[in-house]
Amino acid sequence: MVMVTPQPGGRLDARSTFLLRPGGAESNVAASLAMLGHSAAWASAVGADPLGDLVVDTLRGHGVDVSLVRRDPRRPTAVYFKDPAPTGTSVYYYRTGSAASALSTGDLAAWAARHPRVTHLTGITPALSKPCHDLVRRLVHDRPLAPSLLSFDVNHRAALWPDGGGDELRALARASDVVFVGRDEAHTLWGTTTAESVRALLPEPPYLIVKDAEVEAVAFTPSGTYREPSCRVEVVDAVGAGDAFAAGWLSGLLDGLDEPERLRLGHRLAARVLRSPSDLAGLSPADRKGVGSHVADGRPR
Ligand code: KDG
Repeated sequence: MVMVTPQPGGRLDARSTFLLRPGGAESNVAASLAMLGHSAAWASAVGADPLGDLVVDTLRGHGVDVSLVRRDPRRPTAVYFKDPAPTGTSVYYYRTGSAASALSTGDLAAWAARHPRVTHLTGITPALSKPCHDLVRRLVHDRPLAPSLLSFDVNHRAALWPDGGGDELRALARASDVVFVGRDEAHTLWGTTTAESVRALLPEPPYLIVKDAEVEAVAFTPSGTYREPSCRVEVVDAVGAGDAFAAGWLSGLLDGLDEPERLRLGHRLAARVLRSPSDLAGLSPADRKGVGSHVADGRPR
């Protein structure tokens, strides 16, 4: 999508001037991983319009491989607006009928040919349209990209799930290999109150990471349960922090960091986004180093 943000300090009103940047959970994760120096491709669709150029050119500038982005001559690039109120940021979507909402299982063959080590999806895509829902179901349940590890960020967006979405998001999470979910969103979706109760509801994923905002993140993994406290930060805008956390954790996984270090890297990248009005922090390969026992060749000590 294109994200439209009022200039810092402004609201979404007639006095604002606006900034256009790419926005969207999956492209944020791809951009962070690419800036960290990983090889990351973003598979999606945008319109054959100037906003589509803006998205593709900016992501390419961050180092993302955009060769799997389909340009759709019949549908526009999706747009969303942010309204940063003092009580929290609201978002307004203009994505019905967008190019991305027409993604479908027909797109899969091109993606499978890339053999990614990790495929990252979110619970936003299945809420966009029936073809998108079918696409995500196929990716998660039939695994056409196997042996790619399947990472799924629940990312519940209430505005996109008129009937709640709890059952479907749970089914997708249960069938994934890595699941990220906020403790609050799990409470909204499933009525759980603690990380342990989320685990009881989602016992299948080998890696389940439950994020409790400013408190901690808890990882349930094959080698045990790990908890790491969140970084203490002055929050400017929380949008995008979950994507940065996922990128940090996945970067740690790809680099072979141990479990606590993956969580710490997730927290550090999330803190960078929390402190800024942007959905994305400027990162470099140096940001994936210097965490505890990380060594240059990527193997944990
Ligand atoms: O996680 C950040 C996303 O919420 C934001 O980039 C917009 O993808 C988005 C969405 O649909 O909410």
